[in-house]
Amino acid sequence: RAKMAQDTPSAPSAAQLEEVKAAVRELLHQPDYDDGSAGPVLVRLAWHSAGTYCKETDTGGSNGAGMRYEKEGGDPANAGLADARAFLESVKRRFPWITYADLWTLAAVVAIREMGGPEVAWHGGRTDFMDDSRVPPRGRLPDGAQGADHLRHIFYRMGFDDREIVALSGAHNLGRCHADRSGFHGKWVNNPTRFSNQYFRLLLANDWKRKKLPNGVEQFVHIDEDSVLEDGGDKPEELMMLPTDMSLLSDPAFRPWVERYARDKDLFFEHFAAAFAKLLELGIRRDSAGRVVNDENVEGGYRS
Ligand code: CCH
Repeated sequence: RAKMAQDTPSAPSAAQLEEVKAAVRELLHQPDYDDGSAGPVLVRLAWHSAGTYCKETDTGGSNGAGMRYEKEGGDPANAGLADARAFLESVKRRFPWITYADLWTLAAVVAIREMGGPEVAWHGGRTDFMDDSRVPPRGRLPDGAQGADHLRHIFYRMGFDDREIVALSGAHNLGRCHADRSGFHGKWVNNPTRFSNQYFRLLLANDWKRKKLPNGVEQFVHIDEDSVLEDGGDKPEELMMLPTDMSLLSDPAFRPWVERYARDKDLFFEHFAAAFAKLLELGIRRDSAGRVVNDENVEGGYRS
């Protein structure tokens, strides 16, 4: 049964949304966290909230904010994302009218733009599940230790094609891996809080060598000698790639897109923005007015 329209408030005004976006911008600068920004982990939060979508069963996706429940939040694939949710808690308290599902996705859009990336289209109206009955099963997010077949299995399930897989992977120009979260360690690019196409450029330019970490996890690394010149005498930085990242180079359908995005930053920004906007909308049913069609037992949502 659809939720009655009269229960739901009307959509927030543009000015109200602007206030939320400004509050997110204010919390991005986090001098004591990772590389000084909450941006990368907020992008990962939105991606993992949406990346559970399965088009065949029409389950999962960013609607519902299921990660608040142990069933989804406790998925080892989501390790570390409690940090991202905690960053946004103050915004939720200031603006209780916005649902978690909208806030998590909007925060990523704000962060991407603030870090120098493209404007990503975003539409509100997501609702928050009030129990975990519709939370998707664990195991739907990708495993960095695998290869191209696995990437296709995961992303085709969501409805993406090869070009979109490569474009979305370009988000690894942001942030880093934490041994205590995923087992992998390090960052992909020198400046991980600036949105760029550097990930693709480094994938192609560097000589990536397999390395086994003390915890037994295998990744690929490159010692960046130029980093010594950049920060005046520190020891050279070691950059990393996941096995899944490396599969973009070796797969004959993925590689041409790596090459194009390395050459053409604008094209990457355009394709990334479209694919990320699509990711955030997966599984969200809207009526002709753009209003999310709700089931029972949800909180939030609004009339358009
Ligand atoms: Fe990713 N990602 N990601 N990723 N990811 C990790 C970190 C980030 C995979 C594995 C990992 C996307 C796709 C994939 C971000 C955005 C996106 C980590 C380290 C692993 C492992 C986690 C840790 O230890 O903290 C795999 C496999 C895939 C397969 O395609 C996509 C798509 C996106 C967004 C569009 C961002 C951002 C991070 C950095 C997070 C941080 O905390 O700095």
